[in-house]
Amino acid sequence: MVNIVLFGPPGAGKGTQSEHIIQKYGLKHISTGDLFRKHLGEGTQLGKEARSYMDNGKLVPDEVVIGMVDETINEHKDAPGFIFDGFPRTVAQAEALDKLLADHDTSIACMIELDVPQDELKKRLLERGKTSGRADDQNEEKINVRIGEYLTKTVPVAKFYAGQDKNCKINGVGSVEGIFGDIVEAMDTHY
Ligand code: B4P
Repeated sequence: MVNIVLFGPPGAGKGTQSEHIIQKYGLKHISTGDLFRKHLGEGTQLGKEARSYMDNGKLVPDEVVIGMVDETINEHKDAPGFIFDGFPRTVAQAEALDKLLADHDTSIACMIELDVPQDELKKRLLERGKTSGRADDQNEEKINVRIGEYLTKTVPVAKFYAGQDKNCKINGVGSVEGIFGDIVEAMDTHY
């Protein structure tokens, strides 16, 4: 099993690049943002709990996120590996993920970090907001809250993986294909 964490600020292109990675490597995609949006759409209890946080650009509480990921991993025990997109977003989530994977006799092979400057992130998210219908993409104030959450709670996760010598930073500005080429180069050193 090869498990990858795709890491970066909101709008860095994690979802965009995940689609290419899944196609090439056949990994099971676990995007916590997509899973929450599915629950929101279906009106589940979990979706109701997550809505107020997401709509305001805040992180959903760790215990809710970790429980959901645990369930998803257990549903796909036979996958050749996982790509975690937008998870972990806190050090507590990263520690929990290590434990969940150890229970399945596996671990994270590498963390790929997409590096994108703040001005570019805001531009991308406001652009996506025109068509996505996502409440968290639709005004600059909410986007600033998301970037603030990233800087205070998520950036320490990069240090967590650096401590395990598993981090790999990639320039996330440029063509989608060019960035994907750099990701493939990084991933192939772990295959
Ligand atoms: P997510 O759904 O994970 O989304 P994201 O960070 O907004 O976007 P992503 O980086 O995937 O960007 P994308 O490829 O779409 O999170 C949403 C919310 O869910 C969070 O704010 C939080 O509330 C909650 N949540 C999720 N996971 C959580 C967790 N673990 N803990 C707590 N809460 C959690 O790209 C963005 C745009 O850029 C697109 O329009 C795309 O077309 C464009 N783009 C992509 N690559 C480009 C490139 N190279 N050049 C130009 N544009 C590009």
